[in-house]
Amino acid sequence: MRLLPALLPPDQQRTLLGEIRAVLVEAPLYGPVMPRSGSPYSVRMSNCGPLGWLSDRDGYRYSPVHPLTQRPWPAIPALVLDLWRQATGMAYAPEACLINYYGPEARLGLHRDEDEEAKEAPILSISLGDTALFRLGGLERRSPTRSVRLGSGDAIVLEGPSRNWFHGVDRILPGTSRLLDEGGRFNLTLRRVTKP
Ligand code: MD3
Ligand code: FE
Repeated sequence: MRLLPALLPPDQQRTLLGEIRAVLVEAPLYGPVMPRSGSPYSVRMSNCGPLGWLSDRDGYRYSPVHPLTQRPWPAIPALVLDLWRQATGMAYAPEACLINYYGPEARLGLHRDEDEEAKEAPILSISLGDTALFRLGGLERRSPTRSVRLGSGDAIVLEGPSRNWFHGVDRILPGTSRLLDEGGRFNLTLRRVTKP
């Protein structure tokens, strides 16, 4: 795991936020539900890139289209692809950019990212807006965990064994950033899905 604090200076955060807002006009945030139970997530989601991560009653999967509009996801902004190259050093591009939006009450339970074929490819996460109290564990659910603060413009690269560690978001610290007029936090999670 490599934490890249303040990878994005404030002007780049504003530029990136504008790119995300443009993506969300074409591919609106929606409220996903959990497999089987159909319970809603507190996080709202959308995607850009050739593949988008979805959760619905039938399970978790990657889809080339938005679940409500049925249109292809918008392209990943060039700035985001530059950040992937800069932060991961990988010659191949990510295929999925999951956009998570957390309001002040949103959380994400402890889980592992295991819906990708490319289990050796790194994952890059970029945070914008209010600080998140992020929880990072180990290879097993019972492994010890630590708390990490992810602020606006911070990035984290999950590579090697850390790619498969348990993680989640305990809570958002409201009022810690003025980047979003509406408050809350956007997180971009960039993943390679198919084997490169
Ligand atoms: C550690 N998102 O979408 S990003 C997810 O802040 C997800 O929205 C969180 O977990 C968020 O699946 C965390 C940081 C992150 C992403 C993937 C990881 C941390 C990770 C994979 C392995 C270990
Ligand atoms: Fe995750």
